[in-house]
Amino acid sequence: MNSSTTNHFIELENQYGAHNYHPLPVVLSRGKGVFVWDVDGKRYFDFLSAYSAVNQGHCHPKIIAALQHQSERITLTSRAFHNDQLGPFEKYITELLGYDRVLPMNTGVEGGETAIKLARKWGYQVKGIPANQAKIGFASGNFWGRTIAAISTSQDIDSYGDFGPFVPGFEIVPYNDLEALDRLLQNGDVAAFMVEPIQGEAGVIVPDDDYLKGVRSLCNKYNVLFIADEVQTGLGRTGKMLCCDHADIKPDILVLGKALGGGVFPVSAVLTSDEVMNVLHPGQHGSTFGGNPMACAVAMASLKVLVDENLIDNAAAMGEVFRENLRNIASPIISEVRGKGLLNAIDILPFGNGKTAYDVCLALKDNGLLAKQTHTHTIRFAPPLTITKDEIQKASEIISNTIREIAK
Ligand code: IF1
Repeated sequence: MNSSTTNHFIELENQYGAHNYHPLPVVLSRGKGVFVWDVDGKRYFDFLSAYSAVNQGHCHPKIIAALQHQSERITLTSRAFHNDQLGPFEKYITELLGYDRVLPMNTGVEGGETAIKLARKWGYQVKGIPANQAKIGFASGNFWGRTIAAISTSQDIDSYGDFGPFVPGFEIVPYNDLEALDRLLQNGDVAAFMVEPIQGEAGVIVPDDDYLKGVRSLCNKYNVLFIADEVQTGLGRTGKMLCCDHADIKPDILVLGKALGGGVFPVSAVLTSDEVMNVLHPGQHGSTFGGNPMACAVAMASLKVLVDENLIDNAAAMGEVFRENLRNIASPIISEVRGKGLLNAIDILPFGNGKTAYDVCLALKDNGLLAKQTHTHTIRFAPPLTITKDEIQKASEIISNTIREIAK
């Protein structure tokens, strides 16, 4: 039963806002570290982290300090002029991640769009694909945002339904299927293959251990750019700086977003080589806020927190503990536990007259833990990477008790 305060805020959204989401019935007003509080002062573990955009924990003091400090100097110049934050950020992130150049944008989907534009232009000017014939490959089950291009590659009717016509030149192959990818890349008009190293929205789908190495090898063989969408899996989420690091491979184009902004500011970035980035010339791409001094200051702080506080190794270690705890629940309604680092999920079998993962999330909320189902039967668990072992154990106990209680 919601409090009147909670209902007040929900009603405002119902009356004045677009109904493009179906949130859990909880109204949050404060966040700190792995915890958030609702308007009635109830505390919850945040096991969604805004879909991996809060890897550093809510309101991290060093990131807030960077935000406050920059907000009192200058926040937005546009790229019509230089500013004193962009160059230092570009140097830091390209050296940290081992790329020649970076193009800063704002949202993750803008990063994906930027990567596709770079790949198409490289395809025409370097690979020699005939004008307007470039193809980009994607894996079925992909999710990379909500723009017309992004939904043009979707197989989820909620994402693409009644939004046509769609962007041409996109080819879909099954995820985790190297033979299908090999067949696609034999087409000389393919400029790039864009793929998530672990598919997030599809339900934390972890490919075979040799998949990413196979993608790398096939892209080399057919002179195709390998674009890794690490908007959700990057920046420590899977227990490595980049999820691709688990396979010890380097994509040609890397797309980052979400936690690059430390949970306080939208920042995305596309990193690649001189050969690819230098197909772009002044006036051919950009955005009003891309590379703004506020975003650069926050992103520098966000990256430094990940490195200085060893959050990446913590994600690896706490992920092992968490998956072990999930497996030990041994409930008849949990059909699978999977994930890497602190990107994990469980599949829930239908139970108790048609109840689904959403019902489990409602019960988890009542017991003090916020998580979100993806599709009908999967619950994704993605806490901030700052989580301690004690917090993991307490959260695991909430999940275990809730599952046992609801499955009775
Ligand atoms: C929503 C999903 C997650 C992403 C990957 C690019 C983007 C996303 C791998 C685009 C964004 C967000 C979008 C948000 C909910 C969330 C989501 F459920 F929609 F699919 F995380 F899984 N690549 N994912 O996951 O980044 O433009 O949003 O900054 O649209 O509902 P963005």
